[in-house]
Amino acid sequence: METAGKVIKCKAAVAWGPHKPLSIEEIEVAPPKAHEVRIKIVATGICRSDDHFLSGAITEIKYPVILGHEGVGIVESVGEGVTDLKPGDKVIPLFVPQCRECRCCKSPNSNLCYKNDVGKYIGLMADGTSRFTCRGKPVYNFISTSTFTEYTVVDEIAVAKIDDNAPLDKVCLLGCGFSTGYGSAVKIAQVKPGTTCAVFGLGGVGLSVVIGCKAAGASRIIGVDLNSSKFAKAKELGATECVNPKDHNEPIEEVLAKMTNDGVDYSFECIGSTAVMVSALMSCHFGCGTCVIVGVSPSSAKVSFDPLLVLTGRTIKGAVFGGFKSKDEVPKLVSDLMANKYSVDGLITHRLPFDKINEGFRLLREGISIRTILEF
Ligand code: PAD
Ligand code: ZN
Repeated sequence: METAGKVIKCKAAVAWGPHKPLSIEEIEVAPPKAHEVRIKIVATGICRSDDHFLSGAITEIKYPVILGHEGVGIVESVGEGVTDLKPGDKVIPLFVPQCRECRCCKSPNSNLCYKNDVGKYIGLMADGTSRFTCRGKPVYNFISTSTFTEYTVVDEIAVAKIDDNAPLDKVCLLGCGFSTGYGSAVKIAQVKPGTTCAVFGLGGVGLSVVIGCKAAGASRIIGVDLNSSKFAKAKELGATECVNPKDHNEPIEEVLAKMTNDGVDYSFECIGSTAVMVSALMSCHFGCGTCVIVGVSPSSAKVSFDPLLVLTGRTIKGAVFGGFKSKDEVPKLVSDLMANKYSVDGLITHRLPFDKINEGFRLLREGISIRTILEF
């Protein structure tokens, strides 16, 4: 392409600090160095995890930064040594990379590649530098991806090539929300047919857990949310019942215990609230229940619970990105979507032009949207 090797000037939503709206700016995007890939982003979803940084709930991140991690795009150019990608390839950036060399990548039981930036928030390429500048200042990247920009640069271990015919206006959700929820059910909990599940939090992630539980053959899927306007959608996607804790005087774990003969087989926390994490643990059966933590909690949050809860036989576990090994498994998730093995249509409630990104965040904060897809 004629832009290869040159600095590209383009539009991006820059976060200059917490508690401020994103600012649409012209930025410069440097060409990819060795083992890096420059991508033209086509569509990107807005996830609650992006909002944790804007709202100041997670404080470790450095500014200015370009957020966004649920995107899809087309390779513009590749740096030296990149052998598995070429200009024109359709790709999904990966907020959990897969280097295939570290202990996690070599273990069948982990997907959290050592080269991930989740929780560290260093915000730089593998070589320790940034490819973005705005108004003469370097701009940090976000968990190996940065998709709130027309062009981004990622390390080759943080991008997966997908099918040439993939529907780009949908598959961006596979970059985070859908895969995280779906994998939490089918891969981390390994929900079995005929079982009972409770899903706390019916946003994009929780609803994807519902889709996963249904696909796995659960016979009861109980949605739990403080916002009853989420229930119709949850039922459409597979929830068999929904409960609003506000409608009950007893704690939600007691309500669920009564409904399910002493507790569910699997509970999922998809909110990021430490109080709900404990409720979710107490809601699963004392002898054979499994609780999966999916939500991301604010910086310095701590959970405390009676150890007897697990001593009696409960299991508590968690995972990022649904436990999927990203570079290997995202292309398969895309193929499965194209083969109609599942659908993400029900998760997409809004579409907006990229410039309306702050409106997209408002819809999420006010509980109106599930996923807004921004298109360039
Ligand atoms: P969302 O804000 O769209 O959904 C959260 C839902 O929880 C909303 O429907 C709320 O009404 C509901 N809710 C809030 N508080 C309570 C409560 N106390 N009891 C019951 N319901 C409540 O967010 P999302 O679905 O985009 O993300 C959910 C969480 O998952 C969030 O913490 C996000 O950061 C995390 C996440 N984790 C990963 C991962 O890899 N583990 C990936 C992506 C997102
Ligand atoms: Zn690795």
